[in-house]
Amino acid sequence: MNKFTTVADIGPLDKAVAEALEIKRNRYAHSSLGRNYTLLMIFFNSSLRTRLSTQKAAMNLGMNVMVLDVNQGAWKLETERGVIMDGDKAEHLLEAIPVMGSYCDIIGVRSFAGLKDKAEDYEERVINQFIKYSGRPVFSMEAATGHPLQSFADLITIEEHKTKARPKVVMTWAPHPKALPQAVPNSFVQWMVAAGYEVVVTHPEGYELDSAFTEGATIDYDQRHALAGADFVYAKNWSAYADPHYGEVLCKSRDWTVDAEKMALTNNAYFMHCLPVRRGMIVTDDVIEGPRSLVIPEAANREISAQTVIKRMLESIQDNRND
Ligand code: AN0
Ligand code: CP
Repeated sequence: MNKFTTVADIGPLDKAVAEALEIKRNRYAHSSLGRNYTLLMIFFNSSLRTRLSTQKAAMNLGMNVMVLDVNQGAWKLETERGVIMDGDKAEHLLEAIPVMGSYCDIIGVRSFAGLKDKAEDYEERVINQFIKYSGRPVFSMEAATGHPLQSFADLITIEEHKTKARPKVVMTWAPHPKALPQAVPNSFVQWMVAAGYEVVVTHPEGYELDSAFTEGATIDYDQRHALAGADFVYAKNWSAYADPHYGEVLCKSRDWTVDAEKMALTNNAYFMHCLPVRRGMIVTDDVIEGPRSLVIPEAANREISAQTVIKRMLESIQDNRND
């Protein structure tokens, strides 16, 4: 595997989940695979889970790990080509990327959507430049339009907890005070449809996602109707995708908050969220603390999804060297 930015990169999902569960049973089985290999994790944005779980995953494989927070201590990076660099940015991504590639074997990149220029975000300009110019396998740690390590962990979690072959998985929009990217919901829907589940997306009008990601899912503007019979409820906020409101917050109504009364409409559903979550906005305390909340096991599975992806990248590097 030379890149991991979307569900297509991982191949058949049943195989990927089986491999992940095998890793979970013995996460130190391949502790020599990464010996003398270095992972470089590059963060353009904040993180708790991705930072720790991915580092742990690489350490389980025996790798060395370096972490760079671009906005804390590195030179400010220009990302546009053809710019006269007379402002505050001291270095261009086009030099920085191959330099960073020269110090490591695999690169993870976190680079959120700017939510100002839809074309720039949806062309994935930042992570695609890493893929093109680093000379290294690159994986997304949440890029502009997707968060595949999160969705892979979500899939593992659902496979561990489902009690029927094809559960009903409902992703509901929920309110948040700030504009958030569409990356997590885009990926989640795409992965859940690819897994063959019954997928329903519910959100207020104006929050339609890019149809390239929601193909195969049912859209329902009535949250209560959507939640009826759900086996899994996945809450998430995102900002508007549709023009002319790209990146805007159109609704902050707490009528959309997931609470016990709404969970009572479901088939005793599990509650999921990628975290970090704002209590009282996205979900009430009793639901997130309740016995059907999966938020902690879901976060724990981030170590497993990352380890599966990094293991496959190490195996590809070693296969190529042995050719
Ligand atoms: C980010 C987002 O919604 O994309 C990261 C989630 C994993 N969330 C926030 O910025 C709060
Ligand atoms: N879920 C997730 O990616 O969390 P962080 O932003 O803390 O990494």
